[in-house]
Amino acid sequence: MKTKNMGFNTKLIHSGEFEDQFGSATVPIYQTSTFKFKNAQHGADCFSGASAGYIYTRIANPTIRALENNIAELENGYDGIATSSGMAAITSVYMAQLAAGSHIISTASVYGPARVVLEKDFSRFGVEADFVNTADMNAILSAIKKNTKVLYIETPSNPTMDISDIKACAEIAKKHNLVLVVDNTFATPYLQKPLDLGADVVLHSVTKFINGHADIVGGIIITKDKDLYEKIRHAMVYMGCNMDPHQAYLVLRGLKTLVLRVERNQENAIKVAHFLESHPKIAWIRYPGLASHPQFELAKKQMSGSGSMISFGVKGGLEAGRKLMDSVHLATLAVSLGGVETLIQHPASMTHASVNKEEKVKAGITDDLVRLSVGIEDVQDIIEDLDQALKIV
Ligand code: LCS
Repeated sequence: MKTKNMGFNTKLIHSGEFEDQFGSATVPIYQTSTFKFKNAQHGADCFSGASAGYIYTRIANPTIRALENNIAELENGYDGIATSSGMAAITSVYMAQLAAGSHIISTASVYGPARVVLEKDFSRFGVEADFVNTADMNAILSAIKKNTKVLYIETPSNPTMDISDIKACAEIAKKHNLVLVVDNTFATPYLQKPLDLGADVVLHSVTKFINGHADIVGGIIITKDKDLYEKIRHAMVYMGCNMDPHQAYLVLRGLKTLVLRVERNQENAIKVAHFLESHPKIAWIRYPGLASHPQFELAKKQMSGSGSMISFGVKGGLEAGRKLMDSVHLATLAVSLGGVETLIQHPASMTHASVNKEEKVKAGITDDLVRLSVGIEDVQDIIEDLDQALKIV
């Protein structure tokens, strides 16, 4: 079905679907590693590109293509590249866009491993990286060098909830001939469309909101144009970062309810944020939907909702935060985010443990920061759980 001019919910349900010989109503799992050629010439034609048939699942697979086509439409992009994890999406983009002697500027409070892989691994191949507060345009401008090739932003950022101005970043990128990459994991394509704001590449850990059920790990990259798409797909295929058909099937299934889930996640998060903000034991809170957030106005302009990720500090610092995490019953003490269940974790010692201590503090990932991913349970239960835990602190 042609869904290009239809609404977002219709795209969620129908984009990427195709007719098969049995009239399947949903996209089946094509659990096959390889595909039969009709004859030797057909096989040669598939490899040369003269024929469009499937060859081998690392290169492409019908179930995976359905997911790629769907999310490409949601993001208003050229095409999608699904990967085995969000980190596989990130490293495929780095591999395609960076080379020995090139330089990347990234958000200081980016997801820990997205930073560490540049510092510890890509650096061995002569890639330079600088991590700055990308919410500050002057910080970006003063980090640009002759060899800068990529401006990489994560907005809202994990876990400090900093908001970078995608439109302003796109103007800088255009002027300095940089590829602008946006990690849109926290916002989802429902709340934020980076390609419409001028980004060249958008990526997600689909492990999070897009799948939404905490049962798979996966990633996806969407590009604005064909050239970038081909370069990044090459990197993904040759490094073997592909998604698996069964994984793609589960993501397609979770994706259908993205709007329903994100709406409820967010409705709950707003109430939880107000509860925490007014609680006497809370030292500070960062949530883009609160007027106290430093980029509240920008968040309102560039996102159509404030999402469901909250960072906060408990009075009494690290020890008080630990006590809170040990005292909750409903919220699960676990990393990851964006699911139907409420999760709580401690970035400094968990998701961002691999980042150098000094750099962590510079990026705002302080020891007292507790991160909450608000689920879709009954909000009074989430609040009561936090309230009883705060009483123990
Ligand atoms: N981008 C963002 C913004 C993330 O939060 C994560 C994972 C990734 C990329 C990487 O995706 P993955 O390979 O895990 O699918 N963030 C995690 C977190 O905050 N807790 O656990 C994983």
